[in-house]
Amino acid sequence: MTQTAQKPQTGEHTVKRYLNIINGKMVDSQDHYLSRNSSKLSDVLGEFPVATKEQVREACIAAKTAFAKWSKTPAPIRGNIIGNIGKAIEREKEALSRLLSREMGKTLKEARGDVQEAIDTCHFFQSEGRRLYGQTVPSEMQTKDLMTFRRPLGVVGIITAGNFPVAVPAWKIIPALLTGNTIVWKPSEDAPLTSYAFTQLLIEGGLPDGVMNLVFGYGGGSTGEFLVDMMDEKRLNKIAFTGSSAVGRKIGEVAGRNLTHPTLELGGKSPLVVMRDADLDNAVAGALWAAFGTGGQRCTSAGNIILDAPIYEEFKKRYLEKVQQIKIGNPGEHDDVLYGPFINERFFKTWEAHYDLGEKDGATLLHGKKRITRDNKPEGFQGDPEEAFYGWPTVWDNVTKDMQIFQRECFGPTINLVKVDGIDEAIEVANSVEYGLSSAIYTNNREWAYKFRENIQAGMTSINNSTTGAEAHMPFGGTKASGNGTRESGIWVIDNYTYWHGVNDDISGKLQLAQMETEYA
Ligand code: UN1
Repeated sequence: MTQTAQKPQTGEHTVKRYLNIINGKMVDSQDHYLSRNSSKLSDVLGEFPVATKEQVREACIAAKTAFAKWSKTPAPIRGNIIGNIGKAIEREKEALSRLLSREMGKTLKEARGDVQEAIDTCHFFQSEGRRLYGQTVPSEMQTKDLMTFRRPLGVVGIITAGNFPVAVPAWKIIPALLTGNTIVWKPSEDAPLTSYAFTQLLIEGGLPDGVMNLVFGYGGGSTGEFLVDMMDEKRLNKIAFTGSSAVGRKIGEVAGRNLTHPTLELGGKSPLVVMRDADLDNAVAGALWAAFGTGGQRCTSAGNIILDAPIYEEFKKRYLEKVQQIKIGNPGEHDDVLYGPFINERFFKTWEAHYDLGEKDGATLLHGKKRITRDNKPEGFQGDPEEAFYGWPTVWDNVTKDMQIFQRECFGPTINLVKVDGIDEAIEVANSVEYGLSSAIYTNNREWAYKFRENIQAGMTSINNSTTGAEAHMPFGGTKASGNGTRESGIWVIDNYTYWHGVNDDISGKLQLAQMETEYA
């Protein structure tokens, strides 16, 4: 009972067992694991199979077979199906959000946002089915037509994380389907029931058997690894992954030797800069949300707050006041909490180790006391600390860029305050982490804002807003260790799930050669 997912214990076999979905059929596996309510670990949500390598292979074969027909289904018709999926998710929005909040522990408001992002993605791509444009291009010759067509890649393997169990998979699944690919999805072991419910809605939208396959897995990524192995068996044409930079690198290596181009959305340690002229109330609110919203368990959560020296003390004072008022608790029972529990014990332990790192680094602890317990809880805490892993909101002061806590990513409620002098140093310090996902600056000085957005090494930048909260039609992704330059969301993502096919159609009836002198020259 110490983690969200674990092997079933005797006496717990009465819980409902959910199955893999391969070629439209429910398929069980030998081994199983449990999913639990993150805010109440004794509440078991379901039992899930651990798909074997053979089952992952079967799923890839089914997807390959289904690709023949699905890729030839006209794109506007595929778009209609995406529209139906959007409607099905919309109808079930409340139930799915409640389930999501229960399984992974985010607040209901945020869970609704997670689901809404998937609905928005369906709305966006539905009409792309009618706009999957190619080009007609002039030829060097009169009697020749040049054209370009987008072609689907084939079978796409998808591996996702548990912190955004609906929105992030939708960012991959929806455009991949729209462009004519078929899918094998290995969802996070942290949110299998939410993933199962979401897959049911995808299928209900009208996907033929084998187009969308779901394989569950647990335990150090065995099933996920099997899926990656399928690239070496030439059964996958692409893999799309959201997770750690370490795993992303490994996937990138396998993809590279198979000459496929993966989508890799990886870690982050996003900077939030506050300049001396900023509206401090706005900056404090943004920095509070960026650090502690979702319990700091977003890949876009702020990692370092970089403060211009003249407002350092004043910001710190106001920030601390707000941190002391943060409401924490069971988000299923209380809708006024800012954040709930850790997704599971694994996330909690990583956060705890990060805390120890702060002590080792010699940073000053401004606020925080590790795990929330019955005898050690913040005022107004509204949860059962024996039934979940909750963390105190943690603020480290006097952090410098050479410290480990400045450099290392951490999912959890923790933030660092760093002092700099002026915009140039702010940018230099902000760029000194290996990651480059999101970033933010608070200033009313147009020159500083401009300098920041031109020089910050990040895939996303907010000016006078938080690091989190990207919209569903903007390109999402990072640079440096945060990814390989692929993007999710918006029109750009289509390039990641299609290749360009150039066609020349010569109607002259004779051999005509480009780059040679012709009678028209
Ligand atoms: C993630 O944390 O993996 O921009 C995705 C945001 C959300 C998506 C976050 N729209 O914070």
